[in-house]
Amino acid sequence: MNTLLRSLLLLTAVGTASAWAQVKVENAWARATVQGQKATGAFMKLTASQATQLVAVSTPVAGVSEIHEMKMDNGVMKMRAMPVLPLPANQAVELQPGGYHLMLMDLKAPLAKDGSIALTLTFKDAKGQVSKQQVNVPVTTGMPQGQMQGHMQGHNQGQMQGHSHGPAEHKH
Ligand SMILES: [Cu+2]
Repeated sequence: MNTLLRSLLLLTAVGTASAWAQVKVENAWARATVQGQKATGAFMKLTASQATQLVAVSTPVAGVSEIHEMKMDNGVMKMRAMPVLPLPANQAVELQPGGYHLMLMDLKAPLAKDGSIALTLTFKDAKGQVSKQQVNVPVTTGMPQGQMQGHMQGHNQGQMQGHSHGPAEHKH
């Protein structure tokens, strides 16, 4: 069997498998890091065709990957890990600086600008059916449109090196 035919068959198989629990991933990007920086954020827009939940994320480039939420609490920006991120049917959920994000920690090497990383998203639908989706995420220094630059300066400037997940919430 030639390689082209094989990849076509593979594509068909993947398409079929994901048809029942499809989540559209758009505008994905991860923030580039500098030498010595141990954590960064990945962002994207997720739209599920039927109600589902993002339950896990993983990537070979990070030792630990978590779903995080950042929000104002008494005037202080706080970040916390979320066990699941609900994705209502046909409703876009934005993961962006200053809000939900995927936190990649214990990075094995710096994420170079203009590179890309492979992320595996694990979803669980209303029936408890689990599916995984692979996304290739470009690495950039900021949101592609240049919006909201500087919002996650902690991620950007390596201030998150001590990123801890104890009871004391880290703030930006
Ligand atoms: Cu975070």
